[in-house]
Amino acid sequence: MTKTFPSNFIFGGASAAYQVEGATNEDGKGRVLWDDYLEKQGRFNPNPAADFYHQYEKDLTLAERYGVQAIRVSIAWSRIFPDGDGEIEPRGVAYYHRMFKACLAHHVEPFVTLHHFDTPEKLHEEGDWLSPHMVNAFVEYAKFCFKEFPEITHWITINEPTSMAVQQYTSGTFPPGEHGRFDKTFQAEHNQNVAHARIVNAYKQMHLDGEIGVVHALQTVYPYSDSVADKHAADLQDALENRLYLDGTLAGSYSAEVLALIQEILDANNQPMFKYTDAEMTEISDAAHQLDFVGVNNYFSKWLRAYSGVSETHHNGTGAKGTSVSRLHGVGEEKLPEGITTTDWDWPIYPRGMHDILMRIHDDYPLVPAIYVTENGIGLKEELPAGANSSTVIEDPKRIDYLRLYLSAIADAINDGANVKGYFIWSLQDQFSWTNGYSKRYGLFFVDFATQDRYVKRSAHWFKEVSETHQISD
Ligand code: BGP
Repeated sequence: MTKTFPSNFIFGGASAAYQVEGATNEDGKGRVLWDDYLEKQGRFNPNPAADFYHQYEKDLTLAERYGVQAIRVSIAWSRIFPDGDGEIEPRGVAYYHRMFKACLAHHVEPFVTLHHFDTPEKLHEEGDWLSPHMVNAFVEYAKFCFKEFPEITHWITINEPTSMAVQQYTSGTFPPGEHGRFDKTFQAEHNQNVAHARIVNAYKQMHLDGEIGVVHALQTVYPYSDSVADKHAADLQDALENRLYLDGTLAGSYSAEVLALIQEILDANNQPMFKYTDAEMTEISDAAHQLDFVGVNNYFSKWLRAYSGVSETHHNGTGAKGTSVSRLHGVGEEKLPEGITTTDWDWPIYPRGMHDILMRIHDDYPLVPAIYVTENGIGLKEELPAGANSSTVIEDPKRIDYLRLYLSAIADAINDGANVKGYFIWSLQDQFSWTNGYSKRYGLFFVDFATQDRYVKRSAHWFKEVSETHQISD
């Protein structure tokens, strides 16, 4: 069956500064939370990544050629303010002007994220999102960017606040690597809601000619069975990962239900409730009423069942299928129902979850004017075929299958009334992955990280056709 997207629907590709730029020691860039953490871990290095700092022209040329109409890029905060605030580094500012100009010259519209997991090191050491100084410095940096880069008309405040907070303080896969600290997780979530709100409100006060939104990682959570206990576990997981953000950024207030679920998780773990003030809630409400769009990053869904044991997690960061574990005391255990396939990194492939999360925003958060799918794609183990040359096309049928299923689910959601205005594949080109290094490739374009040559994948040809026709056949 053929499904058609609206004629103004945008097909884009996504990236993040730390995952593509490389050049982390160049032109006065300040250190970020990952530098020390990755050095100590010794598994992989953020250099060269895709060397986008020097190679952006290559990637933008390919993007234009293969129907990619927009690109998600992030500004590395520490290229502009090496310490997070204070001195400005003009070479960093100049780089972003050059790169944005190249995007526009290639007719690839930049959607620019202000914070994509890369807190400057000094602010991280002060407590990252738990520190009020971090929130203030972030707002000042954002205002600087709004004035400095009038060529940008689509801004994103924070990428995936949930991934940041949960992985920093609950599952321990992001620096500082703490486990089971739900109190810190919720406080960091709330503080990010406040930072986001202040920036949206400042942007609107500046009367600039553009749009501003936020990007959430939204893994749809389902109960493992129909039992009351499993349904409740799903609600708890949803409160932990999704709902505090959805309520805060899209409704402008925390529902009594989400606060009760959070209190329950904290009580079970003997940890104190997060702090929030009336003044902050007013800022949060003002921002929700002025937000232009929400970005949805959805790759997979989760199934939860009741669990009362101690917290235990294992992150599959190598592609060793079947090794992931997530059992959280006071929340629940992730357990995959029979019949759902997964990637080598244990991410369940479930396009229905994409449809359901888009419809949830449409149904439960009526203030939201527009939705973009700002990340979706599949990580695969891919290799350059022997003897490859510049005309080699790398076959990636699994990616095409995955994209077709998820785009089909998005088309269904549009048909059911969700105002989805665009889709950004993760990722435009192969990139560095925070917890997987270089072995998990997502790109439309294969990057030989040693030579920085690019090779086109079959999925890029498929994507071009979809972008040009605005149609898919499933
Ligand atoms: C999202 C992040 C991206 C990217 C992607 C893939 O959560 O916003 O930065 O990393 O997930 O994740 P991974 O690299 O872990 O496979």
